[in-house]
Amino acid sequence: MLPRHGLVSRARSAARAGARWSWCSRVPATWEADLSRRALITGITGQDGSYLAEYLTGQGYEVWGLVRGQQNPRVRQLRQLLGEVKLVRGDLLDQGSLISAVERVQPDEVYNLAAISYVPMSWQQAELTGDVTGLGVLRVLEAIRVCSGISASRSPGRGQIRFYQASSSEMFGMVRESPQTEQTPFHPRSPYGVAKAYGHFLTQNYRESYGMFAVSGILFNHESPRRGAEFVTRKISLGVAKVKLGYERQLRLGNLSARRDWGFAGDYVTAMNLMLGQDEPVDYVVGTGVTHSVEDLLEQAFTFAGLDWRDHVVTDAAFIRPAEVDKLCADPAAAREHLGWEPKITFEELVGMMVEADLELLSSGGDAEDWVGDAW
Ligand code: NDP
Ligand code: GDR
Repeated sequence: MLPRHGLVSRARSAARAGARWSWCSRVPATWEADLSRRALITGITGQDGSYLAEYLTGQGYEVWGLVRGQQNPRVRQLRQLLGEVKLVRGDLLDQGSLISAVERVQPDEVYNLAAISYVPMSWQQAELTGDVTGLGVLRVLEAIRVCSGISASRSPGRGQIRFYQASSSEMFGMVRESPQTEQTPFHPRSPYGVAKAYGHFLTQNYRESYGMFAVSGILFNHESPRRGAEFVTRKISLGVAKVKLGYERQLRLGNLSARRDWGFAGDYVTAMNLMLGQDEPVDYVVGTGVTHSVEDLLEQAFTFAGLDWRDHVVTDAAFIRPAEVDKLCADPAAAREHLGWEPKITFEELVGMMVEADLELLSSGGDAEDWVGDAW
């Protein structure tokens, strides 16, 4: 049985005892009958959002997702995959919309996964990245603080909304030590990494300033067949499928010697949930502890399809970054010891899963650039 917490839980207990709850003006008509835990996920249309929504739904949560835009095409795809998920409009650039969303949903837990997450884009649109990926964290925390009536003189108490921030190994950047732990200092190498460091420290600051249950998971790269086509793993799995099926002969890539600690996204979302179930709010590094180069990834992916990557891969300066993160490798010992978290899928299984999914997708006439494809 999962521990119960959250303002909503407290309010529901009060309701069961016949008390009136005046914290929030907009209470859904069904809230008294519905006693399951409620999660609000920002970034629900992204890779992690979809896996987290599936996982939490399986754990008995009522899951709400924040979606932005008037005609967001990913909403239809999300509906097909996760009909049970309820949606609420909001944008990380719009403080009022986030307050309204928290008021409407009255979550026990908020997972802030929304971000501009593609590192090269953060040089092209540095200000926007700072606004969404950095200041967006402030806006979500403020929405929780305001809706919960928390101030410098009024702390949240026991039944509070718990907050998860999607921090990133990109904050380690030019690494000071290897492997990286919760104590490793940050040296971000991109506007994205800098924005994530801001969100990370702000989460820590709200915990220390207001006593909020606010934690950051410092997650290393995690991938899946639902990964956006712009990220190197999916670019390679799609590239292998295109070459294998005769659609293309070449795959153009940047730095092949960069090393990353790659795991499976489905494994990583469970760590997010475990972090919010702790007795005390503590940040954790989440990764596999194994590092591979892009070249290793190519070897694995092309060999899986019976091809030799050297016959097809061309390096292209257009994909070289202004400042690179050369090598990342997690030390996930604390997450293993205190959360009982361990990755289940190996690098080899992950790459095989992705190549297989893209071969199936393209063979069945799916759109190669469609980030969801049949994997949904
Ligand atoms: P994706 O890029 O797949 O998803 C990003 C999500 O953010 C999308 O749902 C997108 O919605 C949403 N979003 C973007 N801008 C806004 C905005 N202004 N307001 C509201 N929502 C917005 O990322 P992942 O799922 O891979 O990653 C999830 C989080 O974890 C991100 O914060 C990422 O930076 C972080 N992270 C990811 C890692 C990884 O390896 N995947 C590792 C470490 C951290 P829309 O559909 O509307 O564009
Ligand atoms: P990353 O992931 O920047 O680590 O950020 P990405 O897959 O984009 O790059 C990984 C490494 O591969 C090298 N690379 C290429 N990358 C891309 N995208 N395209 C190429 O053609 C290419 N060629 C070589 C890159 O230089 C890099 O070294 C991801 C995102 O999910 C972030 O949001 C998240 O925070 C981090 O992982 C942890």
